[in-house]
Amino acid sequence: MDYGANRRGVDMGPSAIRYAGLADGLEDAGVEPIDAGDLHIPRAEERDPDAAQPREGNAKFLREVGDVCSRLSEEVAAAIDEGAFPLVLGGDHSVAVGSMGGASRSATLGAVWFDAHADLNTPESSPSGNVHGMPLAAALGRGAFAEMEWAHAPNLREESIAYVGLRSIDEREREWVRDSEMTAFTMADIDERGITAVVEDALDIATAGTDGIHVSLDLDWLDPKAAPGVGTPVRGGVTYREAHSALERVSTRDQREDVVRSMDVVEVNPILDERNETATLAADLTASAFGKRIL
Ligand code: B3U
Ligand code: MN
Ligand code: MN
Repeated sequence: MDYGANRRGVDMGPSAIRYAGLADGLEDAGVEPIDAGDLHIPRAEERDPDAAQPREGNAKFLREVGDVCSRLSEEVAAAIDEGAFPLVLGGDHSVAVGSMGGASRSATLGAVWFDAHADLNTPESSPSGNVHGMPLAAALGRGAFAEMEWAHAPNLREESIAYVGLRSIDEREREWVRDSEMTAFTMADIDERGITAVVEDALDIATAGTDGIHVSLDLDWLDPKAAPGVGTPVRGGVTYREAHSALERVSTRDQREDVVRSMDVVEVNPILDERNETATLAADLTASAFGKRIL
Protein backbone atom coordinates (compact mmCIF):
# COMPACT_ATOMS: atom_id res chain seq x y z
CA MET A 1 0.00 0.00 0.00
CA ASP A 2 1.08 3.61 -0.30
CA TYR A 3 -1.50 5.32 1.94
CA GLY A 4 1.16 6.39 4.42
CA ALA A 5 3.78 7.71 2.01
CA ASN A 6 4.51 11.17 0.70
CA ARG A 7 4.83 10.01 -2.92
CA ARG A 8 2.65 7.55 -4.80
CA GLY A 9 4.21 4.29 -5.99
CA VAL A 10 5.48 2.30 -2.98
CA ASP A 11 2.42 0.09 -3.38
CA MET A 12 4.30 -1.44 -6.34
CA GLY A 13 7.28 -2.28 -4.14
CA PRO A 14 6.29 -5.90 -3.46
CA SER A 15 5.97 -6.70 -7.18
CA ALA A 16 9.33 -5.13 -7.88
CA ILE A 17 11.02 -6.99 -5.02
CA ARG A 18 9.52 -10.31 -6.17
CA TYR A 19 10.56 -9.57 -9.77
CA ALA A 20 14.08 -8.81 -8.54
CA GLY A 21 14.43 -12.43 -7.38
CA LEU A 22 13.49 -12.47 -3.71
CA ALA A 23 12.32 -16.11 -3.77
CA ASP A 24 15.56 -17.33 -5.41
CA GLY A 25 17.62 -15.33 -2.93
CA LEU A 26 15.76 -16.89 -0.02
CA GLU A 27 16.25 -20.36 -1.47
CA ASP A 28 19.97 -19.62 -1.78
CA ALA A 29 19.84 -18.76 1.91
CA GLY A 30 18.39 -22.20 2.64
CA VAL A 31 14.85 -20.96 3.25
CA GLU A 32 11.72 -22.44 1.74
CA PRO A 33 9.66 -19.39 0.78
CA ILE A 34 5.87 -19.51 0.66
CA ASP A 35 4.37 -16.50 -1.13
CA ALA A 36 1.18 -15.64 0.74
CA GLY A 37 0.21 -13.13 -1.94
CA ASP A 38 -0.96 -9.59 -1.38
CA LEU A 39 -3.51 -8.12 1.00
CA HIS A 40 -6.31 -6.43 -0.87
CA ILE A 41 -5.73 -2.68 -0.82
CA PRO A 42 -8.52 -0.40 -2.09
CA ARG A 43 -7.19 2.18 -4.53
CA ALA A 44 -6.23 5.44 -2.89
CA GLU A 45 -8.05 7.38 -5.63
CA GLU A 46 -11.33 6.00 -4.36
CA ARG A 47 -10.69 7.12 -0.81
CA ASP A 48 -10.81 10.41 0.99
CA PRO A 49 -7.52 10.93 2.85
CA ASP A 50 -9.25 13.11 5.43
CA ALA A 51 -12.25 10.85 6.11
CA ALA A 52 -11.09 9.78 9.56
CA GLN A 53 -8.94 12.44 11.13
CA PRO A 54 -7.94 12.27 14.80
CA ARG A 55 -9.37 14.95 17.09
CA GLU A 56 -6.03 16.72 17.03
CA GLY A 57 -3.41 16.74 14.32
CA ASN A 58 -3.21 15.22 10.89
CA ALA A 59 -2.85 11.64 9.66
CA LYS A 60 -3.82 10.99 6.06
CA PHE A 61 -5.69 7.80 5.15
CA LEU A 62 -5.77 6.86 8.83
CA ARG A 63 -8.82 4.61 8.45
CA GLU A 64 -7.28 2.79 5.49
CA VAL A 65 -3.94 2.33 7.23
CA GLY A 66 -5.73 1.03 10.31
CA ASP A 67 -7.77 -1.42 8.28
CA VAL A 68 -4.72 -2.82 6.44
CA CYS A 69 -2.67 -3.05 9.63
CA SER A 70 -5.46 -4.91 11.45
CA ARG A 71 -5.63 -7.49 8.67
CA LEU A 72 -1.85 -7.72 8.43
CA SER A 73 -1.55 -8.21 12.17
CA GLU A 74 -3.88 -11.24 11.93
CA GLU A 75 -1.81 -12.73 9.08
CA VAL A 76 1.47 -12.19 10.89
CA ALA A 77 0.18 -13.73 14.12
CA ALA A 78 -1.25 -16.71 12.19
CA ALA A 79 2.02 -17.27 10.32
CA ILE A 80 3.98 -17.32 13.58
CA ASP A 81 1.44 -19.73 15.13
CA GLU A 82 1.96 -22.06 12.17
CA GLY A 83 5.71 -22.03 12.74
CA ALA A 84 6.42 -19.90 9.70
CA PHE A 85 8.41 -16.67 9.59
CA PRO A 86 6.44 -13.62 8.46
CA LEU A 87 8.37 -11.45 6.01
CA VAL A 88 6.27 -8.41 5.15
CA LEU A 89 6.93 -6.46 1.97
CA GLY A 90 5.85 -2.83 1.92
CA GLY A 91 4.46 -0.67 0.91
CA ASP A 92 5.17 2.32 3.00
CA HIS A 93 6.51 1.98 6.53
CA SER A 94 3.12 2.19 8.20
CA VAL A 95 2.73 -1.56 7.50
CA ALA A 96 5.17 -2.12 10.36
CA VAL A 97 2.34 -1.32 12.77
CA GLY A 98 0.57 -4.46 11.57
CA SER A 99 3.75 -6.54 11.58
CA MET A 100 4.66 -5.61 15.13
CA GLY A 101 1.07 -5.89 16.30
CA GLY A 102 0.94 -9.48 15.07
CA ALA A 103 4.43 -10.42 16.22
CA SER A 104 3.92 -9.05 19.74
CA ARG A 105 0.60 -10.74 20.37
CA SER A 106 1.98 -13.74 22.17
CA ALA A 107 5.52 -12.60 22.97
CA THR A 108 7.43 -9.64 24.32
CA LEU A 109 9.08 -7.95 21.38
CA GLY A 110 12.14 -5.81 20.76
CA ALA A 111 12.86 -4.09 17.47
CA VAL A 112 15.83 -3.05 15.37
CA TRP A 113 14.86 -0.11 13.17
CA PHE A 114 17.13 0.38 10.14
CA ASP A 115 16.00 3.79 8.89
CA ALA A 116 17.16 7.33 8.14
CA HIS A 117 14.11 8.55 10.08
CA ALA A 118 12.83 8.12 13.62
CA ASP A 119 9.22 7.36 12.55
CA LEU A 120 8.07 8.58 15.95
CA ASN A 121 5.73 11.39 14.92
CA THR A 122 2.19 11.38 16.22
CA PRO A 123 -0.69 12.92 14.25
CA GLU A 124 -0.25 15.94 16.54
CA SER A 125 3.46 16.40 15.81
CA SER A 126 3.70 15.26 12.19
CA PRO A 127 4.87 17.96 9.82
CA SER A 128 3.49 16.03 6.83
CA GLY A 129 0.48 14.02 8.01
CA ASN A 130 2.09 10.96 6.40
CA VAL A 131 1.61 7.90 8.57
CA HIS A 132 4.88 6.34 7.35
CA GLY A 133 6.57 8.88 9.66
CA MET A 134 4.58 7.53 12.63
CA PRO A 135 4.73 3.71 12.91
CA LEU A 136 6.78 3.54 16.10
CA ALA A 137 4.56 6.12 17.81
CA ALA A 138 1.53 4.12 16.70
CA ALA A 139 2.86 0.78 17.89
CA LEU A 140 3.80 2.32 21.25
CA GLY A 141 0.34 3.87 21.54
CA ARG A 142 1.59 7.45 21.81
CA GLY A 143 -0.45 10.62 21.32
CA ALA A 144 -3.66 10.19 19.36
CA PHE A 145 -2.77 6.52 18.74
CA ALA A 146 -3.50 5.74 22.39
CA GLU A 147 -7.18 5.43 21.53
CA MET A 148 -6.71 3.32 18.40
CA GLU A 149 -6.74 -0.33 19.21
CA TRP A 150 -5.35 -1.42 15.82
CA ALA A 151 -2.25 0.67 16.41
CA HIS A 152 -1.07 -0.67 19.71
CA ALA A 153 1.46 -3.52 19.59
CA PRO A 154 0.61 -5.19 22.92
CA ASN A 155 4.01 -6.44 24.06
CA LEU A 156 6.43 -4.20 22.20
CA ARG A 157 8.95 -2.97 24.79
CA GLU A 158 10.10 0.60 24.36
CA GLU A 159 13.42 -0.09 26.09
CA SER A 160 14.07 -2.90 23.61
CA ILE A 161 13.88 -0.72 20.49
CA ALA A 162 17.12 0.32 18.80
CA TYR A 163 17.50 2.64 15.84
CA VAL A 164 20.40 2.08 13.49
CA GLY A 165 21.54 4.80 11.08
CA LEU A 166 19.27 7.64 12.18
CA ARG A 167 20.04 10.94 10.43
CA SER A 168 16.81 12.82 9.74
CA ILE A 169 14.67 13.71 12.71
CA ASP A 170 12.01 16.35 13.40
CA GLU A 171 12.30 18.67 16.39
CA ARG A 172 9.62 16.98 18.52
CA GLU A 173 10.92 13.55 17.59
CA ARG A 174 14.40 14.55 18.77
CA GLU A 175 13.04 15.46 22.21
CA TRP A 176 10.98 12.29 22.37
CA VAL A 177 13.84 10.01 21.34
CA ARG A 178 16.06 11.65 23.97
CA ASP A 179 13.38 11.30 26.65
CA SER A 180 12.42 7.78 25.65
CA GLU A 181 13.81 4.46 26.76
CA MET A 182 14.76 3.62 23.19
CA THR A 183 18.37 3.60 22.02
CA ALA A 184 19.38 5.52 18.93
CA PHE A 185 22.53 4.69 16.99
CA THR A 186 22.94 7.51 14.50
CA MET A 187 25.09 7.67 11.39
CA ALA A 188 27.70 9.39 13.56
CA ASP A 189 27.90 6.26 15.72
CA ILE A 190 28.40 4.15 12.61
CA ASP A 191 31.13 6.52 11.38
CA GLU A 192 32.89 6.31 14.70
CA ARG A 193 32.51 2.66 15.64
CA GLY A 194 31.79 0.84 12.41
CA ILE A 195 28.62 -0.92 11.32
CA THR A 196 29.44 -4.30 12.89
CA ALA A 197 29.86 -3.04 16.45
CA VAL A 198 26.77 -0.85 16.21
CA VAL A 199 24.55 -3.64 14.89
CA GLU A 200 25.79 -6.05 17.56
CA ASP A 201 24.89 -3.48 20.22
CA ALA A 202 21.48 -2.90 18.67
CA LEU A 203 20.84 -6.67 18.69
CA ASP A 204 21.94 -6.90 22.33
CA ILE A 205 19.48 -4.16 23.29
CA ALA A 206 16.58 -5.58 21.31
CA THR A 207 17.06 -9.17 22.51
CA ALA A 208 17.72 -8.46 26.20
CA GLY A 209 14.61 -9.33 28.19
CA THR A 210 12.42 -10.05 25.17
CA ASP A 211 11.11 -13.25 23.59
CA GLY A 212 12.17 -12.09 20.14
CA ILE A 213 12.76 -9.14 17.86
CA HIS A 214 11.23 -7.47 14.86
CA VAL A 215 13.62 -6.25 12.17
CA SER A 216 12.37 -3.31 10.16
CA LEU A 217 14.32 -2.37 7.05
CA ASP A 218 13.40 0.95 5.45
CA LEU A 219 15.35 1.25 2.19
CA ASP A 220 15.91 4.97 2.80
CA TRP A 221 18.28 3.78 5.52
CA LEU A 222 20.82 3.39 2.72
CA ASP A 223 22.52 6.25 0.99
CA PRO A 224 20.47 7.39 -2.04
CA LYS A 225 23.44 6.49 -4.25
CA ALA A 226 22.83 2.82 -3.39
CA ALA A 227 19.03 3.06 -3.04
CA PRO A 228 17.60 5.82 -5.24
CA GLY A 229 14.08 4.38 -5.44
CA VAL A 230 12.64 5.77 -2.20
CA GLY A 231 10.20 8.61 -1.49
CA THR A 232 12.24 10.46 1.10
CA PRO A 233 15.94 10.03 0.28
CA VAL A 234 18.41 11.48 2.79
CA ARG A 235 22.08 11.91 1.94
CA GLY A 236 24.73 10.35 4.12
CA GLY A 237 23.29 6.88 4.60
CA VAL A 238 25.00 3.53 4.84
CA THR A 239 26.75 2.05 1.81
CA TYR A 240 25.85 -1.09 -0.08
CA ARG A 241 28.55 -3.04 1.77
CA GLU A 242 27.67 -1.70 5.21
CA ALA A 243 24.05 -2.66 4.64
CA HIS A 244 24.93 -6.23 3.68
CA SER A 245 27.28 -6.51 6.62
CA ALA A 246 24.53 -5.31 8.98
CA LEU A 247 21.96 -7.83 7.76
CA GLU A 248 24.54 -10.60 7.82
CA ARG A 249 25.07 -9.81 11.50
CA VAL A 250 21.33 -10.14 12.04
CA SER A 251 21.28 -13.58 10.45
CA THR A 252 24.39 -14.76 12.31
CA ARG A 253 22.78 -13.77 15.61
CA ASP A 254 19.54 -15.43 14.62
CA GLN A 255 21.28 -18.66 13.64
CA ARG A 256 22.96 -18.71 17.04
CA GLU A 257 20.04 -17.69 19.21
CA ASP A 258 16.84 -17.90 17.12
CA VAL A 259 15.73 -14.39 18.03
CA VAL A 260 14.16 -12.86 14.94
CA ARG A 261 10.37 -13.26 14.91
CA SER A 262 9.37 -11.07 12.00
CA MET A 263 10.77 -8.64 9.46
CA ASP A 264 9.55 -6.02 7.09
CA VAL A 265 11.16 -4.49 4.02
CA VAL A 266 9.58 -1.19 3.10
CA GLU A 267 9.61 2.02 1.10
CA VAL A 268 10.83 0.66 -2.25
CA ASN A 269 9.25 2.95 -4.86
CA PRO A 270 9.57 1.52 -8.39
CA ILE A 271 8.40 4.78 -9.99
CA LEU A 272 11.38 6.59 -8.53
CA ASP A 273 13.81 3.70 -8.95
CA GLU A 274 16.52 3.25 -11.55
CA ARG A 275 16.21 -0.06 -13.41
CA ASN A 276 14.79 -1.82 -10.35
CA GLU A 277 18.08 -1.28 -8.55
CA THR A 278 16.53 -0.50 -5.15
CA ALA A 279 14.15 -3.46 -5.35
CA THR A 280 17.07 -5.72 -6.25
CA LEU A 281 19.01 -4.39 -3.30
CA ALA A 282 15.99 -4.99 -1.05
CA ALA A 283 15.80 -8.61 -2.24
CA ASP A 284 19.55 -9.14 -1.81
CA LEU A 285 19.63 -7.61 1.67
CA THR A 286 16.71 -9.79 2.70
CA ALA A 287 18.58 -12.87 1.48
CA SER A 288 21.56 -11.74 3.58
CA ALA A 289 19.29 -11.35 6.59
CA PHE A 290 18.18 -14.97 6.16
CA GLY A 291 21.74 -16.26 5.91
CA LYS A 292 22.81 -16.07 2.26
CA ARG A 293 26.57 -15.79 2.09
CA ILE A 294 29.19 -15.35 -0.67
CA LEU A 295 30.83 -18.69 0.08
N1 B3U B 1 9.80 12.83 9.59
C1 B3U B 1 9.11 13.22 8.38
C2 B3U B 1 9.73 12.59 7.15
C3 B3U B 1 9.68 11.13 7.01
C4 B3U B 1 9.56 10.15 7.95
N2 B3U B 1 9.61 8.98 7.32
C5 B3U B 1 9.75 9.19 6.08
N3 B3U B 1 9.79 10.48 5.85
N4 B3U B 1 9.90 8.26 5.11
C6 B3U B 1 7.61 12.92 8.50
O1 B3U B 1 6.90 13.22 7.55
O2 B3U B 1 7.17 12.43 9.53
MN1 MN C 1 10.67 4.52 7.99
MN1 MN D 1 12.80 6.34 6.41
